[in-house]
Amino acid sequence: MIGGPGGSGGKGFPPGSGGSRGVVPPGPAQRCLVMGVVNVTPDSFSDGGQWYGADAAIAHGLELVAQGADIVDVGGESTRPGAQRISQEEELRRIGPVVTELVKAGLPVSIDTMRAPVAEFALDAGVQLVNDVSGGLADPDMPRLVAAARVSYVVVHWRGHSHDMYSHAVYTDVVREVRDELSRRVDAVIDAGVDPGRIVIDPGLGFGKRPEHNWPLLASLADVATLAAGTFPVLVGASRKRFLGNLLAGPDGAPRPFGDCDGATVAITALAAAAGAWCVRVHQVPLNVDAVRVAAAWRKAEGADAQGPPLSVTGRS
Ligand code: PMM
Repeated sequence: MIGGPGGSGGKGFPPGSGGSRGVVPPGPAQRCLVMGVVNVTPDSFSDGGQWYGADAAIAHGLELVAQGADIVDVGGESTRPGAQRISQEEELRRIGPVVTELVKAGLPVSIDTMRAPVAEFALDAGVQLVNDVSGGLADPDMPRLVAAARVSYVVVHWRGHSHDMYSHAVYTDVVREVRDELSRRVDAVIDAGVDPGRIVIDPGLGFGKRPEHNWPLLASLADVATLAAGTFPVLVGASRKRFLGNLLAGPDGAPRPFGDCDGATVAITALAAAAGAWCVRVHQVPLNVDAVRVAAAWRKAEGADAQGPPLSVTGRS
């Protein structure tokens, strides 16, 4: 399996560890978690504008959990290729009521942000996990904030902001380079005080990566998970990404529209979960929940790691 309780660095998230809040609803079996996406943005690549208003975003978050999501990931800043940054005030304006209401409703919520002040607002509201697509590079205050809050931290591989991300998409050996760079980020956030047991890593599919870079990373999740500081749980964010549209291009070469890529997303979910991924971040929840359940049965039949990926996202201790 990838990371989880057996890993030396990612020792997993035993349900209820730390006491207070944060245990994801128990499932029927140990399995890969499903994180449902709530993009409160007008311009995200995959669902931009659909859940832009606070009311629509809140209703969508509630719906995703009703459909089986283990956690909802709320983000206010689009990271699609070419996207320009928005101000911190605008990001807070977008995510504020959504995070507040979803936490109040008792949902397990994560905040998708690269800004420490935005994460701080969300942590004060009660989110259980900080999902930082820059792995702590965009805002150097982030790792210390997460360390102090004692919540889970998703450290994503990233080489720069979206406006020119493809200028960084140069690799000789993408798996080795991503692993080495993630290793340095993980060391840095541990140095800043983050508990290694609360770190989740993410290869950052599409972030400064072209299709030919994403596929080897997906095929090597176990290698990606094994860093100098230990083996960590892995989150995979492939849902509706452009490389899937490219793969499924029609005879004329036109990429498949993102909304018609959910079948490919489900296939990746099944494969990643069968390989031992800890969590998948997806826009469409029900079929991905089915896929992680299939993968759990598959792993069980294989006799893979009786414990499986951890079921919970830790709260504070
Ligand atoms: N991708 C997006 C946004 N947040 N977070 C993590 N951890 N991993 C990802 O791959 C990731 C992310 C961009 O996707 P979207 O704008 O289509 O939701």
